[in-house]
Amino acid sequence: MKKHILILACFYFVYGIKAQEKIMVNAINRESTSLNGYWKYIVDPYENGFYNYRYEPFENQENPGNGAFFTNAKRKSKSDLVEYDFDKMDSLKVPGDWNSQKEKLFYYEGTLWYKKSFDYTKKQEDSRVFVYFGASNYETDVYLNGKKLGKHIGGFTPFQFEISKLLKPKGNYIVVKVDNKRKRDAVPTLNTDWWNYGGITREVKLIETSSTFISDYQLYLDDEDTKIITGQIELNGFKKAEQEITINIPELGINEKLKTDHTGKCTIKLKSKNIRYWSPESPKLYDVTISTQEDKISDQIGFRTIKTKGAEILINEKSLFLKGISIHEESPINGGRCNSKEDAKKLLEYAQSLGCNYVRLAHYPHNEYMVRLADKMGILVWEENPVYWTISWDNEETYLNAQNQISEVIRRDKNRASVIIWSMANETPNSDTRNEFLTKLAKFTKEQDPTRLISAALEQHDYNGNPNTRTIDDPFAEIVDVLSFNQYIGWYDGEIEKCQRIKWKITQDKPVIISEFGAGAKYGLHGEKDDRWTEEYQEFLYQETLKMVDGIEQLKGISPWVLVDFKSPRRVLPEIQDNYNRKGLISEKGEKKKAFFVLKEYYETKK
Ligand code: GCB
Repeated sequence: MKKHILILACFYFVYGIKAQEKIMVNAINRESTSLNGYWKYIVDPYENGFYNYRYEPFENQENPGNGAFFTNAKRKSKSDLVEYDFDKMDSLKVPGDWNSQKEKLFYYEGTLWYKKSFDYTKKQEDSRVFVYFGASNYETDVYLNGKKLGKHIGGFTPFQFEISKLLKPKGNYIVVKVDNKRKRDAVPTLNTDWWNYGGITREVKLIETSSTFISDYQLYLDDEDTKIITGQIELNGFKKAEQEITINIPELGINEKLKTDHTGKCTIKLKSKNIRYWSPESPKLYDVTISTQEDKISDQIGFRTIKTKGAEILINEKSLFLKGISIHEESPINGGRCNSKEDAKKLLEYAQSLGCNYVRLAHYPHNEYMVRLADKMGILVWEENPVYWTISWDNEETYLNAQNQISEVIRRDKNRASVIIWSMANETPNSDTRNEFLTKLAKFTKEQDPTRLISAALEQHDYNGNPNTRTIDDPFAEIVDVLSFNQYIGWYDGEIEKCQRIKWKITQDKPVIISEFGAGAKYGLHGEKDDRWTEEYQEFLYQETLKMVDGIEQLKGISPWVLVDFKSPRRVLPEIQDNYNRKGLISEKGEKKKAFFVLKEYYETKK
């Protein structure tokens, strides 16, 4: 136990992630000042602006001097030596990955510095100001006016730093070092099948709050008594216990006053007879306002229950089949990492036109617009931690990193009714260290959010040495609530005809989701159904796979791979792949392949 605390302390020290710097819940609905737009940048593959020539970080030195890029140094006299100048550099758009903005950065993986100058006048003398990043891939060091604010690790989750004391009305400059070098011990690790887009990929904004503000809350239906909305609220910067909090849900006639305890928290128990439950058919969201004397925050929240019973997935106690599709966070409008309401709308409308009531957001947390819109459209969501393939299972820092990433997405999305599953990992090879890692992560996730289901995209195996009978032989299957696995019979594994010979022997009494299956097809390429890369091959694979998986008794959902073709440096076959994984049902230009209609028809008839 002591060892664990020590390692945790080291992790926070090394990574600069301090407990008090958890993001404020529902930052998206706070009044804010955007820092989006054009930022100056310097490409720095040798990290020359970070280390001196003895490879010592400038930021550890009392006087970093003119070499440190975070000081945004300017020549003061003719003889002064300053070997960079942000203001004379080109600009990159924030939010946005650098790879798709500049041709010379298409393959770049390394350090790049951003700089933005701004003025800011606080609205109230005693208020507090935070700089909030939606996400930045992968390691991010942030400096304001030459001082370090902190460091964040992980490419897909939000983070914030308080800047109240450093902020000036005029002439602030924020410098951000972003490094997207892939690393063995990182999460994800060196090896993936998607583009490693670098940069500040989601919005940056300043959020001003009162000195005491509502930093956290979670509201959900009580499992035992669904006439009760329960949960907690927490204040940040509270000076005394017994602060009054009002919670208001006008449509339910709720207007309740609560008092915080000495830790700034309070527990909610609100009774209402006429709650309309959120469901895919009726995605009812309620306006919820939480206020204190100084602060007020509004949200739109749906209330539902989600649980499993034997092999059933029950939403509001009703059994449901998850008609899904997997999605990567790549823009169907301009390519590159996406982060706009328009991208989210297009992707989720594609899914809806396919007949989906569910999406798997692979393989990392997607931007918040996706889950917010899913809430409104009534689409259920699987969210995933980027624990992919061959993580360093025995490295404690890697574990803490994975834990931190899942905790950040839970904090962001725990009030979204659409989100029903937290996925721990994807296609990870079975071993003792991996089982220990994932079991610990699952336990942590349940503690953080006991209201949702846990899963992981596992792999399937021969049953008793018989390759035609498939099973899930994985100790982690005991831990998950929903048993999910990927399978590529007919693509990586044999020819499509093989599907007809396969039998399934799934022994766990749990709902089963096929989290992936698919085949590559180039839109517009036609041929025989056994001719790889043609639309006919993909179409035939979908027909045969759907028949095959219908033989799984516990099957409660599928999320084939994948909605849209996406960029991956692993996929180099000229004239077919050209840097794209072609397993999309839709091309990157929006063209629907034949298999799209096979799946659509299956969903139309599936109960
Ligand atoms: C998988 C992975 C996914 C890949 C896909 C493929 O099993 O989970 O990330 O992109 O296969 O196309 O090979």
